[in-house]
Amino acid sequence: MPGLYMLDYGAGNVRSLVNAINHLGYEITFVKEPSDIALADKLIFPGVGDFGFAMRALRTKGYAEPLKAYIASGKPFMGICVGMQTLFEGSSESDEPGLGVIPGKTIKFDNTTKAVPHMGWNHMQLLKNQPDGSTGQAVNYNIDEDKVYYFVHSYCARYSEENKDWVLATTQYGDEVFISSVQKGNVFATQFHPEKSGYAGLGLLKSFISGTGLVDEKTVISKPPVKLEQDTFTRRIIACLDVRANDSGDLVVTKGDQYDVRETDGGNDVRNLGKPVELAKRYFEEGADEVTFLNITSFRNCPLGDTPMLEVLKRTSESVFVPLTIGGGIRDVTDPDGTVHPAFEVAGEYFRSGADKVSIGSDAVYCAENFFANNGKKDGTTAIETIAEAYGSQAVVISVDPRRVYVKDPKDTTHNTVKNSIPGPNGEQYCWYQCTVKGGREGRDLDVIQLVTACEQLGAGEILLNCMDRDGTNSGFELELISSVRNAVKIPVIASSGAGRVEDFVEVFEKTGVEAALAAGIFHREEVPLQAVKEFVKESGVAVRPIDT
Ligand code: 1PR
Repeated sequence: MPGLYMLDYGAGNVRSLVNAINHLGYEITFVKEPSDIALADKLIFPGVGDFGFAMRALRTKGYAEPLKAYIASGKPFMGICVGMQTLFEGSSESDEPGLGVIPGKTIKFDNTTKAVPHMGWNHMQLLKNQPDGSTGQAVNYNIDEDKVYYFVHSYCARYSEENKDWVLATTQYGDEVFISSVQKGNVFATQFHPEKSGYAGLGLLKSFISGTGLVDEKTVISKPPVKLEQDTFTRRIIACLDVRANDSGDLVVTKGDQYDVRETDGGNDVRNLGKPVELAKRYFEEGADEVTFLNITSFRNCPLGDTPMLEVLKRTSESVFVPLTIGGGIRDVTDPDGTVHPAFEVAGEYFRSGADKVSIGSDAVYCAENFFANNGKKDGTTAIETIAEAYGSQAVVISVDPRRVYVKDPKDTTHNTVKNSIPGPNGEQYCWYQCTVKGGREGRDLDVIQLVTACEQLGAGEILLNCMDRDGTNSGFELELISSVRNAVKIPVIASSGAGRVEDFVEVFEKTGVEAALAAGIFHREEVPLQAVKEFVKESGVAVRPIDT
């Protein structure tokens, strides 16, 4: 497809979009200066993060007016996520005006009854149709109401009398119905990420690139959206790959028992359960809704640019079209030559290599400790704040590595306690969950509720909640811990550690209300296939993404 251009203002992961387009057999050229926009025959404008940041970047780089002129010229345009939001007049997120192509402003989701960001896979209600057919592009660009697509955003645009002729599809999250796709003539845009929406998303991209990109409006019939009794949001099943260099220096996927990754057969080798890129691809094909890599080796003496996990991400994102998270080592780092890289620069390397989110472990504990030492004041310098500011909260996950500390009576500690179903060694019925750093090797005087609430205030977008006592035990999730965290924050929570049977997933969704559940060992050892988890969860009445091919 000659003349296919991408406008990138430097936010987040555009590598995945390029990879998706290449995977479909097309090449795309980056807009390098404002005058390039007029050269495009078809233009894709992706965006993540903050509305104000995106609009300021468009204006300061001189792209805003040429972009408006391009859209007005009638040539095909596709916006993605913030690339769709900028078409509106503005956003309650920022005072910066939008492009003003579509009437209305984006507003924040209400988080009183649901987690915000809206992060995960959801359905679409198509409002436009072409019953008598058309010689141009099909109005729905291959969007399929039976499939689900990947969303990650805190702000949304609402259907109204003023913009109704623009609305191609709406989606319901909780009791809020919002615009998930717009279309009119040469303009098409999605709030979700097609490049992260598996084969369903690839089909949509293909439709835009290979079709005319021009819908004959005279053939289009519209209807208003219908609010449903229950929303159509699905719970995510995530495959996690703990990656480290083994004793021969090769990168392997490993899995410990309560964080100990050495074989117990006397050899004491690092357990080797496969190669990271191959395993990630397998899980994508089997229906994983996300893939998380946790780098559990610190590659000392390695300059940031040579970190082996960057290559793992680059290769994975060539064939895995669901969100990728990377954790381990997200902090300020110093190269062997003394060059210092602040955490947001480290995160930026990973985003440019194909990661959608970074997960912060030890450094988040130190950020929270400083936050409390500062009497709950933010200073704008922490890894969480700087990464969230540059790439958006949705890109910042906090990986928590807590362990139980038993007490006879909640009064015996100042920490937040829960009544635990597994009594302590001396019959204690209560415990608090102590945060650890350095892969669980060092406990701190901070409990998990203190950590997650501080991180939420600092701007984190999601919690990945492990439990050292459950990790690798196949004994089920730590429900008391998970419920207490789910109730303490408004951002999405991923339950992790201990999955052993398909029933464990249903239990954690039903009893704690988490948005996602993660497992490692059972998938790596092929004890419980991902498909079996999905089928069982679905049969139990919890909505999950159907496996798409
Ligand atoms: O501190 O920011 O460098 O991050 C280090 C990251 O590496 C943290 O996210 C930490 O959880 C992880 N990590 C460090 N050491 C280990 C280890 O195992 N020795 N892995 C480790 C933690 C926990 C989960 C696991 C689930 C599910 N692994 O990743 O996948 O518990 O397992 P299961 O389903 O088999 O029970 P930083």
